[in-house]
Amino acid sequence: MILHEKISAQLPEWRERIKALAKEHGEVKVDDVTVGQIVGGMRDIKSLLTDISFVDPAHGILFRGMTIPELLKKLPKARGGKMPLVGGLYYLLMVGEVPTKEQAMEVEDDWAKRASVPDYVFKMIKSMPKETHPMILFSQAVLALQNGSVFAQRYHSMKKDVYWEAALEDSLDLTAKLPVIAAYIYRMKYFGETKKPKYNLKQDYGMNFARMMKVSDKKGYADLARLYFILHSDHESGNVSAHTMHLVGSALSDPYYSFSAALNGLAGPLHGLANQECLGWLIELNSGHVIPGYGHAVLRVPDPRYMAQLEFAKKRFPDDELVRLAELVFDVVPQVLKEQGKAKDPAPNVDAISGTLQYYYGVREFDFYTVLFGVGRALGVTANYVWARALGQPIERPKSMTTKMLEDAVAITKEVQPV
Ligand code: NMX
Ligand code: MLT
Repeated sequence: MILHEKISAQLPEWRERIKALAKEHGEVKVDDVTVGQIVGGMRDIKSLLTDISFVDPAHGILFRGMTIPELLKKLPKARGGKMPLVGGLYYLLMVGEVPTKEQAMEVEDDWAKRASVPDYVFKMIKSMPKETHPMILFSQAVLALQNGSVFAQRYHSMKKDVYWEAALEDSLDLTAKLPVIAAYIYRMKYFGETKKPKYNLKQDYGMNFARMMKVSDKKGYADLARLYFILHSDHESGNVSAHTMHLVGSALSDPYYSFSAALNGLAGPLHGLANQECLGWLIELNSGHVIPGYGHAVLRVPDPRYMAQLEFAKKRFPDDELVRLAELVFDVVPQVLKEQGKAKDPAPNVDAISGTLQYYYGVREFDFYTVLFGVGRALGVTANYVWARALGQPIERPKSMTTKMLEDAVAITKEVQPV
């Protein structure tokens, strides 16, 4: 498989670089940790290693060093669409190079061969109570697929330096099946349909998803699906879903266990669920607790993923009432948050607009939106999982302190530097 060959060719050099850093420069300090950071959710402590993506507070996400506009321009486009092939993005995340159309299609073709989902998974989803949240169904389905984990099957017989190969197998199998499962949950939960969706070998990831969702404007929605999955794929390693995937994976739990856990974090209202909350808020214009879709732990500018989706909407349906309302809110909310004086980032994040676009295409079941985020996020976190195993990253185990220890540390500093 092309991803396997490409990663394999790069690995010796990457391993050397990491080894040299740890061996020759292990004592070099890159950050200090303050009491405020320990008390305040470890915000901004530099302690994770990834080369897949980086969030620049002033410019937003860089996927393998590329901005969103660059990426949308350079990645090969889907046939009959204006947006890139999702397979091309996965290639970029995994390999770090912009693929040719043929290379992107190799990933797409590989996904198509792996997309079939065992019957028992559908049966399990169907047997759950009607009111079950779609994120629970989605996370359970991912766990149920663990039965087929190549990583788990090979674990006792494979050597450490080939863990990544099994991780890649699982990542490809998992990401191939997610659109089928997500579309099944959608059609079953909201339309009572229980026929299994079929992945068409001749269509790309985005078009397959649009067709299986049975959205009426299939072509337009396929482009939105491509854009959506690409934009939501990764946001460096410290956000809750990516960090959960990394942490659980560091115990050598396979990608199914790890991604199911990641989805459970994504389902929190301060993380991915904000996209469900945000459209509800926008429609009712009812200010509740936090204003969903606004603020960010790292960014200090409007999220470029927000801007890319707004641009998509303005090009295709500029007169849509909700798009105009979302824009109006963009004019008003940052000012409100600034006046309130608490939020460090008063600008919109990715969730402030994503539901609005889904709504336009008729996907109006808000509680389904985080499932869509989950399909996209799988691409980034599995790429990270593969590389974490390839580079032999160890089990993660930061050190805790007690409140008394922090108070003692503060007292010692005060003695040294009297105020
Ligand atoms: N509305 C009201 N208050 C806010 C908002 C907001 N949108 N954003 C931050 N604040 C408050 C925050 O609750 C905190 O208050 P307190 O001191 O009383 O606890 C204060 O401002 C300082 O928070 P920050 O340091 O600016 O933000 P933090 O890094 O802690 O949290 C978020 C980041 C994203 C959790 C926060 O901005 C938020 O709750 N936003 C709304 C939910 C949301 O849109 N989440 C999705 C993020 C993107 N994603 O997909 O994951
Ligand atoms: C994400 O995409 O995970 C969110 O923007 C949250 C984050 O990066 O902190």
